[in-house]
Amino acid sequence: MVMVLSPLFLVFMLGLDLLPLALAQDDYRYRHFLTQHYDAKPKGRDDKYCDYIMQNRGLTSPCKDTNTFIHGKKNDIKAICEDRNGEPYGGNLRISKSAFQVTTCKHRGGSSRPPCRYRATKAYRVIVIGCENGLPVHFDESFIPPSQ
Ligand code: U3P
Repeated sequence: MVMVLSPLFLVFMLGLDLLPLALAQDDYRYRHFLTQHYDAKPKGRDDKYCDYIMQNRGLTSPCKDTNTFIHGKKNDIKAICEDRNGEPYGGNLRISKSAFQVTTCKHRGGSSRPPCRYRATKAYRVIVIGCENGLPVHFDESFIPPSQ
């Protein structure tokens, strides 16, 4: 049987092929966000914690200057990308409705080559993130929660 493959049909098939790739890409950026910025059950939240987790999450070659870890439930962070726990903030960012326990690790200075030494700051903050396709992909900043 001779199949006549119209160009439209070929484009459709190519689209189907690329779809899983595009979906995997979304997931990849979200997983990267979690690696960089999520720690469900932190131990200590002190300078030693920062020294350890910054290296453990691959943020020390070179030493990243500032990095925030969000604690608590993953679903509450994901929900910032929806109305459930977030609202638009500026151009294309979103601010959380609820506050989170966060630990910000700040490089103490000097050489940016390992070993990297950090100063930890614990806080309870609303957070500003970037979302892509309904998933968090970028941590922007955090604020003291507005008083109710
Ligand atoms: N950053 C934090 N917490 C802050 C401020 C900045 O983690 O409070 P990225 O890899 O570009 O997403 O702004 C520069 C970098 O510092 C950003 O990292 C941001 O996540 C991080």
